[in-house]
Amino acid sequence: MAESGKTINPAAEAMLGKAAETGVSTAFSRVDEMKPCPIGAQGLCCKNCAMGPCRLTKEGQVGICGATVETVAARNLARAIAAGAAAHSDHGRDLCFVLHGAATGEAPGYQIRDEFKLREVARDLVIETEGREKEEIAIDVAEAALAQFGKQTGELAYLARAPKKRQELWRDLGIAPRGIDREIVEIMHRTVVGNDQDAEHILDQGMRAALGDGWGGSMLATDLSDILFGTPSPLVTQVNLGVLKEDEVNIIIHGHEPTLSEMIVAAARDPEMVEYAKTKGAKGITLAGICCTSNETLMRQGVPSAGNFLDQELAVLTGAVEAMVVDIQCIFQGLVAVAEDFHTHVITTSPKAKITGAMHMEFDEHRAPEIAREIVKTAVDNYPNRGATYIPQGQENMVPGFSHEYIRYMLGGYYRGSLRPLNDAIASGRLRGVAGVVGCNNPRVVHDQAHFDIVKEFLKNDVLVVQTGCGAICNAKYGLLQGEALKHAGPGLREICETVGIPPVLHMGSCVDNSRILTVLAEMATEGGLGDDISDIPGVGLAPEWMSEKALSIATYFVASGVYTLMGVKSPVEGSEAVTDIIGRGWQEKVGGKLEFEPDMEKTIQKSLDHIDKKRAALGLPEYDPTRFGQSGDRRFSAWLKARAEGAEVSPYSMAGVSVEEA
Ligand code: XCC
Repeated sequence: MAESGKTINPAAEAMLGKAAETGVSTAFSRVDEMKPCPIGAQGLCCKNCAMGPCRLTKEGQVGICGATVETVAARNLARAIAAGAAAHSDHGRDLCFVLHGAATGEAPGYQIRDEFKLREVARDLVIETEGREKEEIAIDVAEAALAQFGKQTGELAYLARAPKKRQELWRDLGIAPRGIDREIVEIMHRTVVGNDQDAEHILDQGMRAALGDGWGGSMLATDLSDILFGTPSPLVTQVNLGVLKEDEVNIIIHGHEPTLSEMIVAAARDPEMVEYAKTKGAKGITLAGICCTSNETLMRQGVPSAGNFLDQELAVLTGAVEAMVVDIQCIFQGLVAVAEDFHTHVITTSPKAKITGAMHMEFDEHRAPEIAREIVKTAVDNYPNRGATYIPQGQENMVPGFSHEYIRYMLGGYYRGSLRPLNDAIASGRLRGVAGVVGCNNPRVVHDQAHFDIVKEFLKNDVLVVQTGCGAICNAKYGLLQGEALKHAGPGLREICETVGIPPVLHMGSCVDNSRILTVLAEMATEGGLGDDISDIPGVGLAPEWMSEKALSIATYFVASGVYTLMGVKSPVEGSEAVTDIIGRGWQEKVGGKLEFEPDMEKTIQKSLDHIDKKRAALGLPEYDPTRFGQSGDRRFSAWLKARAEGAEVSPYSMAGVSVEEA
């Protein structure tokens, strides 16, 4: 770790040095000045009415209305889940409008890029496809998708994608979401003063709203993005602050929705615009992403990534960014203050998110290409105003774009796409299990460290890792999202990755794309060989550096889908033993998954591996044995090539005992 002790990213460290030198404040420095409120941190501040805020400090104490510690903690957690589910789902809703506009021609510039996926989604939303034009189908899909938000009764259509057993469990428990919006609104209602006051009951509704996010709003966001912009497949691109260019106009796209960013990509690549940039003295235009906008554009367009959540202010600090174009979510208000010291324009674009002091160029899908061009031109016009720059060296290659469709294809081919080889690899013990490591950065812990250390340890232990969000961008920076990362993999994992031709860490997209992980888990459970429900699979979910309410919604829908989920940093319900027990032991009994907050990395790793081994044992699978596999694959062949090059007369078959270190 670098000097400051705040990040493991050398590029970020260099920028922190510059921030200290110039006295610019960033989240990294503000976190030292801002002690967390000790009552809020425990989940025990109740400000749901004007009799308070009631600051509960210990078990047994009650608020003015009589609310107990557990009620207050449960209400606070449920509201956070509602906020997270609302954010993801509202993002999904916007994509419905764009798809509708693309199909009717009212949103010029957008098209239906993946007709195959459109037809698949239509089937799941029970829409007739036979003999119909793709535009006709898309209009119906967009309308049916929108109706999922406002549905009042019954259940969400995509729940049918879950294993049968899981669907029945949700119905039995009364937590199958009826409509995406309804469940969120109901949390707000239930947590109003004097309403639902049974902690367990409040948190059941938390699961219901979160399921509406994972199997509803987020899943629709993923599907409709794929239909509009293409279903991702692997490609090579670069990551880290070093992707910014000294002699080009640099535009950063930051936030979440692909709707605007895809248009900006097109505008920035337009030869006319590149020529225009040259008239301003630049050699060209470089686009780079941050946060989930980055995930969306790197996996579909190969747009390089400047970094994750905590890199955003540091990017502006390079002095080399002409415009930071943002839409929704995870955008620091502090960006405007950092930009004041430079020529950078912070440009807000969403009617839902303005920042005081930023330039606002409102996005409207009805004139998207035109607005995107105006934005890019504004950035280009700003290039001559650039002062001194400092771009830290260093970027890494990464291979993003493992949609669940691509994973099925790569394992089974075009005609026999299947997850069977994955299940078989787990059953045989070549893979010990699977882990989804997702979520944010949080300046309360060392930037990127937990993501990196935990994932490296999983690889060593033959656990195949999938990543989304800022966690994916994190490990891309340290080279784990490319073939070269196999040097960190245990022998069995390495064998599988070499056979299939994949890196040991698969990038599955943005945070709404955690729904892709749900789809993979559901398919693994129905494929056979690993039980018949998601909770049977030897796998875990982690968000070791989480900070957003969205992460709480994600964690909750993973748990409600049967996944043991460990979050780092700290517990937002620390102050209530009862609530800690409800979301841990209680949910474990109810839905087969549990939510645990574990700030200690070593313990997180151990708990994850123990859980995977326990699930293996429950399925009657052979105990994980790291010495059993790894004698096939390229390693032995490479050792033979090396020996032969050194003049030894050996047969490749005699190299069977070559150890990992030797090869
Ligand atoms: Fe935001 Fe999605 Fe978290 Fe990153 S990981 S800090 S939520 S951008 Ni979703």
